[in-house]
Amino acid sequence: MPSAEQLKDYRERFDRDGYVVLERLIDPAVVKDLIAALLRVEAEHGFGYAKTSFEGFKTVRINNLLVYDELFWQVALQPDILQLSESILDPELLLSSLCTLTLDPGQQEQPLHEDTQLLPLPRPRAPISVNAIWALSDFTETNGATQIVPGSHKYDSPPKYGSEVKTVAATMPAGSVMLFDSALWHKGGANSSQERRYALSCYYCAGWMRQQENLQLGIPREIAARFPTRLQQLCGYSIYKGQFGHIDNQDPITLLGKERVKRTVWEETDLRIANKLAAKSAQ
Ligand SMILES: O=C(O)CCC(=O)C(=O)O
Repeated sequence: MPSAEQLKDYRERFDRDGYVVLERLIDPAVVKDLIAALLRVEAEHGFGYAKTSFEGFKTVRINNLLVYDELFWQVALQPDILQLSESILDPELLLSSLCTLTLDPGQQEQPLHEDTQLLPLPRPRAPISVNAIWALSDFTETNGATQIVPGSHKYDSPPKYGSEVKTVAATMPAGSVMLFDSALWHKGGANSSQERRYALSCYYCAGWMRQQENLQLGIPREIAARFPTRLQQLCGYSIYKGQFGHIDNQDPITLLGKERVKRTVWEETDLRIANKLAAKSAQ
């Protein structure tokens, strides 16, 4: 867990620059295990390159990653990143997507973009989603380190998709995680090295926002039932502010065989009124 002081420092850098790098956050043994797990999943399921220029013709993106190996569960739950994201977005944030970003040699630069540019919302604005890029390889100038435009989260427009703008390579040692405001202008770099660039994208959004991946339908219920409660909530088995996402007035976590975690806002209101009346009549 980050100390309050550390969290404040991360937060200041994030607010100022639109991103913050937590260097060598992840234990090298965990990095090694994550690479082994994603290679196993890639081979077992025969995942190949993505089919669009945005996703990368020499990039392996394994989506819906939580279904394949328990090791990936701890990615979404990583305490430093989760706590920082909660402080930026919302304690009731959701996991928006979790995927691999394996760039093979020869992968060209991705088109410049920001991740929320299709949403009909004014800019600049408070962050509504954040992306944690986990560097499982050293990120270098040559192997495709994510390219960013520091401070661009404060610009009043998104980039023209694919435009040529001066960017900075977010170089960092393996085991580091870069958390950025998804309004930051960025793109995956070109991999002109001879090695694969291994990375994960763990993307969170505010609890009121639609997730990029439909995790409630995409993750088989028997797998979601084995998740820790917090991960179930992150995947959408939760009621935002006690109002949004209920099923027939029930917390959807009950579908996974758990006791409800949250009452609806309407029940809470009546409980508050009843408690007040009880306190008054006891006087
Ligand atoms: O691969 C990367 O470094 C960044 C990928 C990215 O920005 C995206 O797919 O939206």
